[in-house]
Amino acid sequence: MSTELLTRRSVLKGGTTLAALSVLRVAGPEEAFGATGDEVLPWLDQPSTNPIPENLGNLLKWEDLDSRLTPTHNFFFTDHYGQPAQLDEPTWQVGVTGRVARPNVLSMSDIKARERHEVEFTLECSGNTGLPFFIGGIGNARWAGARLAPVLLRAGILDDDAEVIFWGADKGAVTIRDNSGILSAGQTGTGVPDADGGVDLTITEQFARSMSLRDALNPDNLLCYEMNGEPLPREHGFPVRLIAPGWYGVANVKWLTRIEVVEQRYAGRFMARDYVTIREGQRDGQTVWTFATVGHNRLKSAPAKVTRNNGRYSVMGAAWGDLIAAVEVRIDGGPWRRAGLDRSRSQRSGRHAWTFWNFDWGRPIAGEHTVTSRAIDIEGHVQPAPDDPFLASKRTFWESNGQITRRVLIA
Ligand SMILES: Nc1nc2c(c(=O)[nH]1)N[C@H]1C(S)=C(S)[C@@H](COP(=O)(O)O)O[C@H]1N2
Ligand SMILES: [Mo]
Repeated sequence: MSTELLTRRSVLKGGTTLAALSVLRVAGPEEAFGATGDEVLPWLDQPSTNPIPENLGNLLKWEDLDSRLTPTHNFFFTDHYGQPAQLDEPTWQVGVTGRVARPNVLSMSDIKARERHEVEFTLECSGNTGLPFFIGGIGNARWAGARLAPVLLRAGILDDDAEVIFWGADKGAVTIRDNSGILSAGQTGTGVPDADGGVDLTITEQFARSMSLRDALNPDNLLCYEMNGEPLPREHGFPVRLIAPGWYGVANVKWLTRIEVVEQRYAGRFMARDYVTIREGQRDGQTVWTFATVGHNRLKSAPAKVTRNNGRYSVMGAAWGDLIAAVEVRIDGGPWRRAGLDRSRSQRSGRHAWTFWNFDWGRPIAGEHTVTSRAIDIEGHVQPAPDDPFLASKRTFWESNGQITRRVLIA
């Protein structure tokens, strides 16, 4: 059992946390999300068309959220190079290569012969910025597969401080501006030096992400071939993908073909060029820029829907990204008030899964209102407001976990 779980248990046992006080007495997870007779009010602020060029589908419509597990056919998907044309389970291979004593190749039957593990994990795209256009890049599923760590250990890692690259089968042409100037004259490649001596180098790049060996050995990581009890669908990475609970979507490499152990940091497109959080800050009176590859999930929540039942109104929502201690709701920018958390389901499989919450709004006066939520983790960290300096200093839209405000009309 992880330390986090132990801490959480003892904290709850003490009964001193707000989490313990705000537990909703509900029979099942779905009940926190509405009773029969509930009428869902539409949000006034519907997301506009997403200008992001990537292929995106099945985005979550928050008002429709009514089950803890997102049905597979409704689970958002995205890809950056299109789906690989050849996805054939009988011939599929996952190589384990690089700085290992015993490089090897796993077939799907090798992977499926290993002990099967499940993890419930809320997968969110790090580009799920918020309104106006991207709020539905999230879903929660029960993922199943073989644990990654024993596969790595069995191969015999040769460096303790190695990096592990996860390669997808999908690839595409990318153009990289190479300003190495003088080098470009003799450079072989498809590019031609321009007036500045730079070269637009076009290559075929495979989708890949890496993490430290330490992170890769996390026992929660899966070579995943099942989603909600069904074979992984093509769009979600059939026949096998990495599931790295606690990481943003991009780390969960689909159509996995190779696991490579290397000595150096990997600086491919999705580590070092795209999916990089760039911040502008001040240090000793100087402007400094920082660059960080998209990493672990961040504490976040969202109001899902407002419902009416017998003239009383409720706000329901979800919180995720960390171990949730409390959720607070504010109406029309007023005081923060505590929501009830749905703890009805054991957290056994839930430490990486979203927590549902419910706020009793009573009988608000007619008119337009705003509804904002914020999550608080078990260490007391509070989900930041969008104008929090940490978020406001961000110059790229990745990892935007700011509080979400929605608008609703009470008739
Ligand atoms: N091979 C591969 N894996 C990938 C991607 C991709 O384009 N190719 N996209 C990543 C991103 S950015 C996200 S958000 C998640 C989405 O997972 P899903 O499509 O199963 O929801 O897959 C990740 N894994
Ligand atoms: Mo993503």
